[in-house]
Amino acid sequence: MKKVITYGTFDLLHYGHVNLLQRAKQLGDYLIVALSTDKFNWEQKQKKCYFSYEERKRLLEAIRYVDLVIPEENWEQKISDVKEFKADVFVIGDDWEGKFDFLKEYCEVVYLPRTPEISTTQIKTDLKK
Ligand code: C2G
Repeated sequence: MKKVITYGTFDLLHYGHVNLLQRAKQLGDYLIVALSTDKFNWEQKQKKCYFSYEERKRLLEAIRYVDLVIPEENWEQKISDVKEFKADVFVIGDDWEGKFDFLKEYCEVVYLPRTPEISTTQIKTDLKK
């Protein structure tokens, strides 16, 4: 079984996220999503989520492409995650191009094109209009 792992906040889940998850799943047979916790988001990513970790986890678990959701609590856990879950592929949007090449020692690293014109930030901005 070829296992794929990806990471993200996935707040205000939208079709850009789903496009990523769909393509990520196509790279293997089992997709693990490491979901940024509220604490990690706030302290390390300066992101204040609309939905809590539990709510974002519930939404991701409802997506047919997602097989397992685990917490992302820090920037440093990727190598141990890849080892622990025996991930064959790490995948993430190309806004992170090159940032995780250190994982190439442990698994395949794939950067996928982001879906243009949609983002959680854009949704929040548009809703204020
Ligand atoms: N994404 C995308 N297209 C968009 C928006 C997001 O392909 N229009 C992708 C991102 O590239 C990422 C995933 O969807 O792969 C989740 O996006 P975010 O929740 O914004 O994730 P991010 O905050 O970049 O967290 O340790 C890595 C970080 O946790 C990544």
